[in-house]
Amino acid sequence: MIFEALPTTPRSEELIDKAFSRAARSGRAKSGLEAQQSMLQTAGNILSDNLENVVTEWPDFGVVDPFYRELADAVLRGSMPSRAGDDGTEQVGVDALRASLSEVTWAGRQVEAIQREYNGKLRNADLETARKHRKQAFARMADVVEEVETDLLRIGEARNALRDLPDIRPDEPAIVVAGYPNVGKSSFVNAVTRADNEIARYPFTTRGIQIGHLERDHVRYQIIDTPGLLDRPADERNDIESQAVSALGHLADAVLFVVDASGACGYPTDAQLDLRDSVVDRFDAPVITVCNKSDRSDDVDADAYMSVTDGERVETVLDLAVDAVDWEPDLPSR
Ligand SMILES: Nc1nc2c(ncn2[C@@H]2O[C@H](COP(=O)(O)OP(=O)(O)OP(=O)(O)O)[C@@H](O)[C@H]2O)c(=O)[nH]1
Ligand SMILES: [Mg+2]
Repeated sequence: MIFEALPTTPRSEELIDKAFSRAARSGRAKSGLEAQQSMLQTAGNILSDNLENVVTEWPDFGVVDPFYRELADAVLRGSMPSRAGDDGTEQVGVDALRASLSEVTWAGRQVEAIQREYNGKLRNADLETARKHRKQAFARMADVVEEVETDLLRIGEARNALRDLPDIRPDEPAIVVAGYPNVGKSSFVNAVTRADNEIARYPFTTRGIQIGHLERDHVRYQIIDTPGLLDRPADERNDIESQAVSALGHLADAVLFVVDASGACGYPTDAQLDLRDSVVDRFDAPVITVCNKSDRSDDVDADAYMSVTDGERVETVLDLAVDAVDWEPDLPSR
């Protein structure tokens, strides 16, 4: 997963302490003007290298798979405070993160510029003046790093929120399961997947998103249960949930929409079909309507009828979904 390997982000204070203590050590190894020059160089290099690394560790959001970009946006909107942009606008999600990353890039360059400027000043200075300039340079570098204190904190928070995203692979076929609460979505997913289902916590839903895997003809399929997202009308979703649904739109190769016509789930069949229609409108992928709990009722127009608890036609439904995905594996070029 692309955000998994992000290292921890240093805080301003840590960076400054590290740079200045290393600088002091390198100064002690020399004497006179050389000691001052060495201190300036060590502090400047450590600060600018570390600031630059904070930024280069991140993938370029301009080329990140749209599924991950939108998912990251939903996660960050839900977990990170907004940021005031230069023009007074409120930045949120990935935009706020990118703005903070570019502030940190700015800070790294600023430190380099200070280092160059004072290098010049130290060149022919007497020891007393050199010491004064070197101290001034340190104070200005510290100011720059403190100026991006909240940006570094924000980047650290973003990293913590994103590295726990579940292992969803945009390049593997994905079947998204949708439908009102209690219709049997989880029962179906559990019946057709291996036991290694991963339940991922997201800041945008109180319910975990469940990801299961199954294999057909040597192709691995992801099957994704989306409680809290695709289980009620779109106008009841908040911005963050809509964003997450939008991410699923990039991911889904087929949608299994589960309906319960027995009334046991507590929702009228008409409301369930309205939600189904809005999912059809919202997703480019084929949507298969499945009537579950056929042991109780099959009184609805559907593409297939099953009973998960009786084990009736569950495999048939899975076959329909796999066929709808119509996956063409990338064959190595001949
Ligand atoms: N009679 C009958 N009951 C079923 C069937 N499939 C599931 N159920 C029952 O329906 C209830 C809800 O099933 P779940 O799989 O938790 O439903 P869900 O859609 O995942 O519900 P949420 O996670 O709340 O959205 C459970 O009590 C199941 O045992 C079925 O085929 N027939
Ligand atoms: Mg469930």
